[in-house]
Amino acid sequence: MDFRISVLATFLVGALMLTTASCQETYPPTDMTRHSIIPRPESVVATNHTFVLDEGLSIRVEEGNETFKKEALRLATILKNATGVDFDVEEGNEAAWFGNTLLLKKPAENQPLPLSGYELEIKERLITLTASSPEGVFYGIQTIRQLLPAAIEKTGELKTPVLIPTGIIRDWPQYGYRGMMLDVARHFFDVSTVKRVIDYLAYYKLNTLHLHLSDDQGWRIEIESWPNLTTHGGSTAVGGGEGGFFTKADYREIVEYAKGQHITIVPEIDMPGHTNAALSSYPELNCDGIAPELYTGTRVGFSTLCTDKEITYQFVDDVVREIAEMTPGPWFHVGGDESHSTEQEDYEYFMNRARAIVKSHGKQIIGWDEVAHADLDETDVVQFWSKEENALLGVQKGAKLLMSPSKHAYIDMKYDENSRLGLDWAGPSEVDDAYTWDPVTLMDGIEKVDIIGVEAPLWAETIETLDDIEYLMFPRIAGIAEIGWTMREDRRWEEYRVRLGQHRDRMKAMGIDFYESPLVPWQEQADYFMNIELTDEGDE
Ligand code: TNX
Repeated sequence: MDFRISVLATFLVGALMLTTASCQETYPPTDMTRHSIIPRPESVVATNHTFVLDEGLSIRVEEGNETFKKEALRLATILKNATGVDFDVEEGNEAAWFGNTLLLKKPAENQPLPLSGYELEIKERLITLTASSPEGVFYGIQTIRQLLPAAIEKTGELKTPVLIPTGIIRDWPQYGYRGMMLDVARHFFDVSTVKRVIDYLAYYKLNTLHLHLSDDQGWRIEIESWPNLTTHGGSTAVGGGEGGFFTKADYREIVEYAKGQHITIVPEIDMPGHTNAALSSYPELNCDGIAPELYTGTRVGFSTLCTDKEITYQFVDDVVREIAEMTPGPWFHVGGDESHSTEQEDYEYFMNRARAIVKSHGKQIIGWDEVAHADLDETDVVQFWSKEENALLGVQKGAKLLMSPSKHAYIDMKYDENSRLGLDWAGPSEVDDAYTWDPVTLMDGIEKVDIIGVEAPLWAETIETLDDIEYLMFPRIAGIAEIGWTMREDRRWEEYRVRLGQHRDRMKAMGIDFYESPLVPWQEQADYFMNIELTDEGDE
C-alpha cells in the first residue's frame, strides 16, 4: 500500500496502534533538522523516525540524583499543563520495559560534556537527555519544548499522542553570561511582570537578568537603613506616574524564582551619577546639603553623589551590604555611566572606593564602560555600550568585557521610525541589526577570552506595561540569545530569519505581543510542522 496522509490523520491512526511496539514502524519519519531551535544548537543530526509521546511516557532519573529530579518534575509540570496528563517521574537508569521513556542522566566519564551543555538523543522508544549539571538538563528541556508543537505553551491545548522527530542534538553555550537588563527605575515593573520576563529569558537559554534598580527618576529597592530612598525616592517615575519599589521580600522572591530557571540576578545601583532620586531623599548626600526635587523627565547626566563627603561612602556601604546579602550571584553592578556632573578626578576616586566596598561584601563589580577609568583588574567587568576606547582600556587593565553595543544590543531602540515605542539615539535597530554582529569582531584589539558574554539592555523611558516590554524585547532578544549561545560560524541572518519566522506560533502561544518585522518570513506552524508526508515503510 502506498499512501500519503496528513499527520493529523496519523494522530488518529496512531492512537489505535499504540498498544504494540511493532506498530512504531508505521509512524511517519520526521526530519529533526526542519524544526526551528533558537538558539541554534552546536549540532543536530536527524535520523528521520518518530518518537511518540503519549500517556504511557515514563520520565526516569538516575537514583539519588535530586537536582536532576527537580528538572524532571518541572518537565512533567510543563507537559501536564499542556496536555492534562500526569506523567510519572520515577527513579531508574534504563528504559521502561513497556511504553516509551525519557531518561535523564549524567554523561559517562569517558564522554564528557561542557558544564552547561547537554546531549539529547531521541530514538523511537527512548529519549536520553544527558548533562553534567542541572542547568544542562534545563537547557535540554527547553530544546524539547521547541521540538514539540507550539501548543505545548498553552494550557490544555496539546492532544496526545504527540510526535517528536528522532535524532541527536549536542549543544552548549559559547559564553557564560547571556543576559538582558530591565530598567525598573524609569518606570517600575512589579514582581509578576519581572517573573514573566524571567520565563521568556529561560525559554531562549539566557541565564542573567540585570535589574537597573535606581536612577534619577526612582529608587526601586528597599534599604532598611535608608528608608526614605523608597518612601520618597520610589514615589514617582518618568512622566510623573506613581512609581513603586521592591520590598526585600519581593526582591528575594525574584532571586528565588530566577534561580529555579537557572538565571542569575545582577542588581545595579547606578552611581555616582543617575542619583537624583537618592539625592532628593537625603539632603546630606548633596554637596550643598540641599535636596533637589524629584525628577520625572528623561534627561541624563545632571546628578551626582557628593564624592568628598564621608557620609556618601557610608551610604554606599549600607546599600551594597543590604543588597549583596540578598544576592547569591557573584556580581554587583555599580553603574558609573554618564556622570557628566562629576569631575573626572572625583569620579575615579569615587569608583575606586565603591569598588573596594563591593569587594568587601564579597561581590565583583560590573560597571558601564566609563568605569574603565577606575583601577581595575581581572576580577572586574566593563560593560561596553558606547566607547570602544573605554572597552580597550578595561582590557588593558585585565578586566573582562560584557558586550552591549548600543547600535545592536539596545532593545529599547525603535525598530524603525514608525515603531510605537522606543528611543532612537542609537537606532533605529531592526531585527537584523540586533542579530548581525559578533562580540569578538565588533572592535579591533579584543579576543574571545576577554569577553564574558552579551547583554541586551531594555531601558524604560518609553515603556510602562508587560505588553510594552514584549514589543521591544521580541523578537530581538531571541537574536541576542543566539549570539551568546551559538558559534559565530553557525550564525547567518538568511538562515536565522527563517528559523525565527517559525517561532511565530510559539511566541503567540506564550501570549507574547511581538513586533512582526517585515524582514522575517513569518510562518504558521502548519506550514512547517504539520505537513509531514507519510510513507508506509511496510511496503518497501
Ligand atoms: C543611555 S546606556 C543610558 C541610559 C538611558 C539610555 C537610553 C547607559 C549606560 N545610559 O541612562 O536610559 O541611554 O537608551
